[in-house]
Amino acid sequence: MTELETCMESLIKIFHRYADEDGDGKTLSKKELKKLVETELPTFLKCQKNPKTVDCILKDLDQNKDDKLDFEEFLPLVAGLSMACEKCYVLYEKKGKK
Ligand SMILES: [Ca+2]
Ligand SMILES: [Ca+2]
Repeated sequence: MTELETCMESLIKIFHRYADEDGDGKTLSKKELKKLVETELPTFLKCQKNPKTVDCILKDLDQNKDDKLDFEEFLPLVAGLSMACEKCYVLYEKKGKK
């Protein structure tokens, strides 16, 4: 597998690792989402001063308003964070070249 394929597989695996906890592996409940963010995105969480971050994420991403995130609803979180990280990466690269 290529590097990107491995990344996609990891993403799917991580989603299911947390989503499967309450027996409903198709969706992340708020509790599961909280655990995922706390465990897998500690750097992101540290930057967020708001203690209600997980509630905000859930509200923002939950398209069908069932208070759970399916994989499709979860992806924009990863995409959004990746975009933010990429901006930092570009800035860092520029600095490094000077
Ligand atoms: Ca679940
Ligand atoms: Ca939903």
